[in-house]
Amino acid sequence: MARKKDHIAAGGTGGGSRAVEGRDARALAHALELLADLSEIKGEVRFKVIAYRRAAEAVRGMGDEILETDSVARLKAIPGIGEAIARKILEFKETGTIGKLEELKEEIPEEVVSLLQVPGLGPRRARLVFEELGVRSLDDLQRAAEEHLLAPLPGLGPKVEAGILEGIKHLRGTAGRIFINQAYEQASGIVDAMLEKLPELRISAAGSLRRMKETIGDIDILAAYGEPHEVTKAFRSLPLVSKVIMSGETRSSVFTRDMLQVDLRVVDTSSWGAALQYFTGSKEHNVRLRELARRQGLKVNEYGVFRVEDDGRMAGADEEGVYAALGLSMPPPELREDRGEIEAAMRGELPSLIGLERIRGDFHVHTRDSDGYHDLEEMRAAAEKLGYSWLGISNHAANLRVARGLDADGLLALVERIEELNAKGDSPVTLLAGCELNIGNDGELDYDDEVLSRLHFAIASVHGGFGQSREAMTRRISRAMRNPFVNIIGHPTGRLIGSRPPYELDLDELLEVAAETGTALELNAFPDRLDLCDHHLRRAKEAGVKIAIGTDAHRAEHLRFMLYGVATARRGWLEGGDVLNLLDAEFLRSLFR
Ligand code: DGT
Ligand code: ZN
Ligand code: CA
Ligand code: CA
Repeated sequence: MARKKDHIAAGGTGGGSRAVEGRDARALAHALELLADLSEIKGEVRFKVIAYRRAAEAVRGMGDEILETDSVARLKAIPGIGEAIARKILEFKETGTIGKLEELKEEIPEEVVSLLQVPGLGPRRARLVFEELGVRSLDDLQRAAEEHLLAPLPGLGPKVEAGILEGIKHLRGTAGRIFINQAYEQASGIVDAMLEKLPELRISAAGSLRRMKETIGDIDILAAYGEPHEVTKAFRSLPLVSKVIMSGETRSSVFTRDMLQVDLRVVDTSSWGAALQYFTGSKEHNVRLRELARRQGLKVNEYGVFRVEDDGRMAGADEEGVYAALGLSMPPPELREDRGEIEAAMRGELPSLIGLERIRGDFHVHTRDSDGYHDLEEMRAAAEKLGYSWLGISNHAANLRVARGLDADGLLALVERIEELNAKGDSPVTLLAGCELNIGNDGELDYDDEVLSRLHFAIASVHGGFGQSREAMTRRISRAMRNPFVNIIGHPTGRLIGSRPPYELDLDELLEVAAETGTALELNAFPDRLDLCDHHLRRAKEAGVKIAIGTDAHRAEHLRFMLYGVATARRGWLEGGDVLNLLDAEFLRSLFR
């Protein structure tokens, strides 16, 4: 997977969120990332930039434990951290910042980093527009592009200028929104911290987060408690709150230290269900629900369901009761987008969605044999902790050199090691020896059939040549699907949320060929991909195409992204029979043969 540089997405998973006066692992990782970005803009040698990024990732992976390590020697023992960075970490521990970072910030304002999000504007061009035109922010950049000030700069020209303007527009579409995993982690932290303070509190996420949308505008939290002002007080004083936007008796809004907006509403227990229903949304779902109520002489609001004629209250304390009062079974929050769920609920035909507890394995896992961080045994141990019964190892293949793709000998040696590990039988997790092949510009793959036949399964993905025409791209992927060794198409549309639109593709034709060849399509669960997306998944289901969820894990912690994969599958109305991850290893191996 390509390294992303967008900063709506700067977060990752892993790393406890316990706050220690802004000197926690999260802040350290952030400082190292900023150091990497600014060094890159400054034009520092490549290996330093990479080292800073790798260290930031290691810090996120370890969490606050890293700040308990207090010697250079012990820090250096951590993979991803060398002497120079170890010293910087100690410096951060002592002073709360890094001298080198402060120096760079004097030269290049921190905001310039935001320009790196723009597709087509790398670090070198970011520096150029800053130095030549004083461009510091997205707004500045947009203005400069609109006034055609970029084109005359060396190496840019009108085509690049137009591309940059296009890139800004694309960004604006997702701007101000954050990835689901960041919102989810923050909200979980808030809920836990609130329950620690007020153990009797009733509390739940609402809004787009409860519906598990792929990006989140702001976090909505609902609470019910005897003394509302105590809830608001506890909320305002959470360590991760950096700024209180507004705070009243029953409603407060704050910014967290990561600059996410969190809205908290406190309601009366008697209207908990109605409030949860109302604030979960979506707005479109609620509008349809109110129409339905009106036709029955009823009225729905955040306090309950009422008869219009005499204001008699029919429901409100619990959410299922709200739907029942309208003659509906309750659609799971992930379905509440007005995409037919109300009609299905009326007919009593809501789908029976998959759940995380039924997932038996993960198809898309990288190890240090290509560009992953942990080794086979470490990934297997992590899968064991999740209660999996199998794990698909799918490292990059020969033609993707930038991601340390394996040559044929390396791949075969890995298959052998996997078979040895399985034969030992000391883990409940069976490893499936796979590979993430590259679909070449004409649909060709990395290895010959003899090598491919040694694999238990294969994913094939597009990793380059994104600019092809719709016809060429569709033909290319179809050809890969017709190869009998290809079982799954990885991240089928190639989009990166907030930084790269999907490539041109005829999805209907793709689905047809997938159904015909029995090829599964991936639901890549990495939070900046979620590819296929919910809409596409539903179309795949209707076409009878099976879905394979893979996290694209490059570290053990990433296996937890399965949560977002399952949530997106639910938003795509997927049921047990649609998803291969519910099957056991033996069945899969015979299916793939
Ligand atoms: P977001 O924050 O943009 O990711 O999306 P939501 O869905 O969380 O939207 P938000 O935060 O503006 O509002 C939270 C919920 O409150 C929303 O899902 C439904 C409800 N709500 C907000 N505004 C309206 C409205 O004008 N009409 C109705 N019926 N419900 C609303
Ligand atoms: Zn990939
Ligand atoms: Ca919201
Ligand atoms: Ca809100």
